[in-house]
Amino acid sequence: MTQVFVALGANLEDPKAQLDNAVTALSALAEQDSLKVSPYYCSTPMGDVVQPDYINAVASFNTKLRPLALLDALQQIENTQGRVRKERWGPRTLDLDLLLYGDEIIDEPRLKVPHYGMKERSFVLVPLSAIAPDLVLPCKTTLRSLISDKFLAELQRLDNDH
Ligand code: ROI
Repeated sequence: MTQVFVALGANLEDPKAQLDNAVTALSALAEQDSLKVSPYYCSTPMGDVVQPDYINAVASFNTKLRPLALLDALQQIENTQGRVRKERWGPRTLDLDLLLYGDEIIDEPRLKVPHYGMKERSFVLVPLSAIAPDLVLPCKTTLRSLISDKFLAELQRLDNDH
């Protein structure tokens, strides 16, 4: 059994409901009582495409699925929730990114873990630190050392329960 971290993002078609539905779907992949979900955060889009603000969160759970089986399951959830891949860095109804798979470093054509952009993304690191403040990345960097005041200021935490 391995502890995994998954980033959730949505900015189309009621993004909060997209995340709620994704959390329900993720709970089916999680071993009993292992699912943790961060608060939801509103963030401005990264990248040059003009698009609505995002709702972002991070979930963690223990799973017996191997990495590629987990990737398949995450992509199936994305597809079920109507994801259409149109433009690179464009808007999406649901994005599920596998951030961390235990301490493993995975470098396969379909899957690179840790997720390549996670260290630079406030909308990943801030929710991650809400559920795993003491996390140490496989490269031995502490999560705490990556989180700046600037990152914290970039996100607006939604205070609704989910
Ligand atoms: N920007 C934000 N704020 N949140 C995301 O989840 C997100 N996802 C993306 C791109 C388009 C890079 N920008 C994002 O894929």
